Order: sequence, then C-alpha cells, then structure tokens
Amino acid sequence: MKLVTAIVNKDDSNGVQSALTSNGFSVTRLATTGGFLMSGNVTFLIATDDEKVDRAIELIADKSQMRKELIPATTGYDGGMSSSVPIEVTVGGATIFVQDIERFEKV
Ligand code: 2BA
Repeated sequence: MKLVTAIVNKDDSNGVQSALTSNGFSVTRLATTGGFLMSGNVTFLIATDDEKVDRAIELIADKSQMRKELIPATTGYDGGMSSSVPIEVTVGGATIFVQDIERFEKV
C-alpha cells in the first residue's frame, strides 16, 4: 500500500477532489501554504493499493494546470533607492510524493 501526497493549486483543488472521489479513492484534504509564494494551496493525502497509484496520479495530472504567477522582487540601487519589479514564477501542475505505508489500520 502507498501514500500519495499531492500538493495542488487551490484553483484546481475541487476538480482534483471530485475526480479522485468519483473514481473510488479515499481522500483527505488539507489547507496548506506554499513556503515560497506564501499563498494557499491544497494538499491531498491518498492511501491506496500499489496498483492504483498510477491512476490516482493520472487523475491529479489531468485536473492540474501549470500557471504563471507574478511575485514582487525588490531591487536595490546605490544611494539607498530601491524599486519593486515583479518576477514571473511557473507554478505546478501538482507536486506529488509517493511513499510506502508500513502499516495501515482502521480501528
Ligand atoms: P511554493 O513553495 O509557494 O512555491 C510556488 C512556486 O514557486 C513553485 O512551484 C516554484 O515554481 C517556485 N519556487 C519555489 N521555491 C522556489 C525557490 N526557492 N526559488 C525560486 N522559485 C521557487 P511548484 O514547484 O509547482 O510548487 C508548488 C507548491 O508545491 C509549493 O508552493 C510548495 O507548497 C509545494 N512544493 C513544491 N516542491 C516541494 C518540495 N520539494 N517539498 C515540499 N513541498 C513542495
């Protein structure tokens, strides 16, 4: 059995959630924050059989868009002047980790 941890953009999260649940996956949804952009994203925990991992990743990938976001970056000049120039960062689709589950119990 495996644990799939998928970090997805908030805007894609409802589509990812419906695709997973309607295909029979049990899902836990966590509201999380990216450390770099400091904006909200959603992390899904999906424990599933080894042979179903690829299907879960396929569904997540299908509903996750790659997008560009602008973040402010401050540039300093001589004489203490500075200006804020936005820089573009490419975010996503989804960031996915797959780990072995040593023991799975519902008690
Ligand atoms: P954030 O940390 O807010 O990162 C958002 C996007 O900013 C990243 O998109 C990446 O394109 C860029 N970025 C992140 N750290 C950077 C850095 N030190 N320098 C320059 N650009 C940087 P994604 O790679 O698609 O990641 C989306 C979100 O997935 C991340 O949000 C974070 O919450 C999570 N994530 C990505 N890689 C991770 C990892 N190795 N471990 C844990 N969480 C991760």
